Amino acid sequence: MSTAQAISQQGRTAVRNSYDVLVVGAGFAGLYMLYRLRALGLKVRVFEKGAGVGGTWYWNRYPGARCDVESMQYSYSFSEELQREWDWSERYASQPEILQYANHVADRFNLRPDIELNTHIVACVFDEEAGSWSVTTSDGRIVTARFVVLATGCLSNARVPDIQGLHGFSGPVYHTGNWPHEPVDFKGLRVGVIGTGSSGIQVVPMIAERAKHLTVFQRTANFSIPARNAPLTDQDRQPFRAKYSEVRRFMRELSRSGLYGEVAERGAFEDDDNVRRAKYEARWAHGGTTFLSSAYSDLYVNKAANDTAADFVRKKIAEIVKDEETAKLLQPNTHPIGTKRICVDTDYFTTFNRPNITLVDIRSDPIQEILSDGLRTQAKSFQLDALVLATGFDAMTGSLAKIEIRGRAGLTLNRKWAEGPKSYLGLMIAGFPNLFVITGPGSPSVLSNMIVSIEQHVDWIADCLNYMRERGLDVIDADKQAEDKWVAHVNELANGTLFPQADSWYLGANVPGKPRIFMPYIGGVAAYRKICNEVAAKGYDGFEMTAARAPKPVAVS
Ligand code: N01
Repeated sequence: MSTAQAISQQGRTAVRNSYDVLVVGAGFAGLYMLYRLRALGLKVRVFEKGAGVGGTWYWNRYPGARCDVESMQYSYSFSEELQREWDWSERYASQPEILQYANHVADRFNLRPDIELNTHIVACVFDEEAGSWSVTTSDGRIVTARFVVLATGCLSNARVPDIQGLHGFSGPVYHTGNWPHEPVDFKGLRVGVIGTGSSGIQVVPMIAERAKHLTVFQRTANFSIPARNAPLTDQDRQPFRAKYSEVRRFMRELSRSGLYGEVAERGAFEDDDNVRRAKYEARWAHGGTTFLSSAYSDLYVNKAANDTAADFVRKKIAEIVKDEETAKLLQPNTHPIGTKRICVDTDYFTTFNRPNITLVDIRSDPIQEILSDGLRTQAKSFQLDALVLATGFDAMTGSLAKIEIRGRAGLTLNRKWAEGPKSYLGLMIAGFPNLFVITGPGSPSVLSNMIVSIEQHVDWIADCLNYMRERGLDVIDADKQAEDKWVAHVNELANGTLFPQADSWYLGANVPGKPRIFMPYIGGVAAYRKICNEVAAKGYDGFEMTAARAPKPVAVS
């Protein structure tokens, strides 16, 4: 049955289930949302497309997948017991360990009974009379809910590029964002990897160790910092745990990125060349994203300052990679450092010193077509047995666009966002009442430690629903003027930085035809949290809350 048929039948079909809140997605956002709403005594249902919980970490199971935020910080803070009892085994947790953690959380807080797996949402239609949502599931059911929370993730819609001949390739084709559950062994194979973002940079060293030959097709060289991953011992964990309340407070209330550490207060040229180089050296030796985020205050706004960090990394690449031509190709020069998400790697650049790897510059020699047994660029053909697409995601809006979301007067979200996403605080969209988005466009989201931003949104939404319940209010909508003002503010901040200079997925530049708008809020998590708290303290300033016109639908089962 098509979505439209399912919806038109709604008048005739008894609504079998009605919820206070329906949550879409059982990743880190959906799990914590369920936990908070259930504690409020609300009737909640979570629908998850995957066969398991964990979201991003359920799908991105390619070899080498690992978080670039340190594990002691990439973890929930809402439960003191949870943060005391879970022992991360490495400085940066691997995908299997993060997935294990998500499953542990689901079990520990008995969340599974309210989660339906293997079910995705195809449509959400707002009923203005009832002040509630009719939601159609992939198996044709219709459920109603007063509120819908979209916890669909920002990097959950894997993008397969439209390359001629791809479907005719005779070997296996894998996408890093939708990796098979069974082990994939590249032993003895000639493998091609297309894409050199965070996923490509993580997967390349792993495949090179197994493959007979690996060919990496690079369109844009990327900046990457060594992770310096290492096992974590009790001696590492305990002192950190002892100051957890201070750490968490810093991450939420003082940092821009949701990371614990220094806040850069000096500009790059306030230090002389030697001091600056020494600072970069120390950060390079320490490893991780703080190389950039805490070095100097002006790296994202002053191109000359940014160049000092970019030049440092380019020199490091030249020192590591032995073949001069390959080193030159691997040195990024199309964008300021950090304006595409900076990568964190283990042995990425050294991997190009192996005898079984070739780097192909597809910027100067673009891919023409995929052949049944390989790939052809303008100048050359390559024989391949397997192909890995590390080609990224339709980020931030892609998963929402796949759902037919109809708000007031039948307006679809895709129509409303045709020229780019518009929201108030990244939390709600004017004309789409009772619909919340977690870490959506217009919020710090992907520019931050995602768990910090997820917890902040979930807490804000839960508090908002509680506020409404206490006052007998059923419907909340963002005010159009407040939304316009917020969108202008988000754009103004982004335009004051170097970010718009890169063709990045932050701007939707990786998806042909997607409007070029800088999607996340760049003002930082601390400033953003303050704004959200002030809005709530002023009785949800910029939102309109009312009672529903008709009584809530009653469940028949
Ligand atoms: O995707 P990407 P990703 N022909 O979009 C290339 C998070 N993440 O999956 O730059 C040829 O960054 C594309 O080239 P170009 C993290 O936030 C985190 O790697 O468009 N090439 C690019 O090289 C990250 O930023 C972690 O010129 C094509 C690559 O494919 C985000 O996810 C790990 C192409 C895509 O890079 C996305 O990362 C992994 C085409 N038609 C991911 N289309 C960690 O925590 C695309 N490309 C460590």
